[in-house]
Amino acid sequence: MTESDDNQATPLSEEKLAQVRDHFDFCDTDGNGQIDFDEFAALLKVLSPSSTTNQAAAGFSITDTNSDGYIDFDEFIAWWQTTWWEY
Ligand SMILES: [Ca+2]
Ligand SMILES: [Ca+2]
Repeated sequence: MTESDDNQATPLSEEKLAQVRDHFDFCDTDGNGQIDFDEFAALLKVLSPSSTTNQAAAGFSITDTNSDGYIDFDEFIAWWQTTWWEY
């Protein structure tokens, strides 16, 4: 395993990034720049109406990689790229 320092940038086009930003803003209903659990659960309900609170809690803890209780935009992008289509 070698570290590749030149590969840290998010591999998203600006168009895609704007799309994710739209979803982030949509999800961040109180507009404070972070997604709390209630906001995340609400988004999940939109993406997947059959999702459960347990699934939301599991998804939230996975997405909140620094465990501060909020999903910031960087964490949201990572989640969006890797997980959203699984719901
Ligand atoms: Ca918020
Ligand atoms: Ca966080």
